[in-house]
Amino acid sequence: MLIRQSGDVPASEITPREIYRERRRFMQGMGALAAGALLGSAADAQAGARLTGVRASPYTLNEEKTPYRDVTTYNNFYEFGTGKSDPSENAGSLKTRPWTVAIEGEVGRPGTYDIDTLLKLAPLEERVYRMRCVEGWSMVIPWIGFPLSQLIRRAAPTGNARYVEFVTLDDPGQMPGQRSHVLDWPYVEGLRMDEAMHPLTILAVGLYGEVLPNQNGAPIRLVVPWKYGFKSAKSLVRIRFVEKQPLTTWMRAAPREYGFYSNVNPHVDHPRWSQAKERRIGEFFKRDTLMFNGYGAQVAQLYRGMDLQRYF
Ligand SMILES: Nc1nc2c(c(=O)[nH]1)N[C@H]1C(S)=C(S)[C@@H](COP(=O)(O)O)O[C@H]1N2
Ligand SMILES: [Mo]
Repeated sequence: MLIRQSGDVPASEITPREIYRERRRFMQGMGALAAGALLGSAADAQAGARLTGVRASPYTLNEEKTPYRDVTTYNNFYEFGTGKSDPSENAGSLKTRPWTVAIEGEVGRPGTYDIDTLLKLAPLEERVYRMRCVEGWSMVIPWIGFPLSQLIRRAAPTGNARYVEFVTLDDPGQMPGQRSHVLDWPYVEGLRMDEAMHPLTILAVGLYGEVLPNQNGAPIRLVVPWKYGFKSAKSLVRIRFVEKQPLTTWMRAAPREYGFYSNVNPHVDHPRWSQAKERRIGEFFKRDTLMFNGYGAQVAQLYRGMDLQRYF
């Protein structure tokens, strides 16, 4: 199917045939769920369970992967504390079943998806992506997920949908870090619609062939590899289509330091430190940070004509 830009297809123009096809795919998904073809059962969908039927993706890097241990013990997930080892130590309290994701706002087909339905929505792919934290470290992570565009097309955004807002679970009972006020909860991120529709933008449900560990944002998180890591919001419960640019958590916390776009850019320093270099976790010497984290050939055209010093 063609990737359609948002707004091109108002809900009123969806043909009965398309609806039929969607419904058929949905039923097939339900059948697979019942038969346990992909994930076995909800009990199997715990961190560490193998994901099967994952296909390779052309959007993948041929670069040495960061070891599993580092990917899963050196994390930022302030809902579980601000230390790098806090998420792996504390995220056991997060309950990832049952789990729903609400699709809301400027869409022809809003709705609430059960996570196990979402997992059947599109074929799962492995995407090895370079990830760069605004703090100056980077990793190479083999994510498993599917393009966000697949979910967006299904939601049939209206012509008013110019941005997408992503919201993390808000539950201090399961997320002890939310009892502290380091950030405003829930964690909110946002993308412009064309960024959200870009084929590199995925919803990840696994890594290293396995169901996503809680500390990495189980059961479903955003991954946007050309932007600083904080754009890739974890443990999503809500995806909202809006007309106005969302006020993200980090912009609210420190607007001079964190802009809406947050594209990896070695030429625009953070007010308190340089962004020219980075430390790849596991390596000793620093590397040069690449424009758009090395994905410029794929994404630079999204920002043509924009002053990236201003829209940082
Ligand atoms: N909900 C939520 N999402 C979040 C964060 C967070 O604190 N809360 N931290 C962000 C930051 S700063 C980074 S670098 C990445 C880290 O992802 P990883 O731990 O899977 O490598 O998650 C991002 N997503
Ligand atoms: Mo980060």
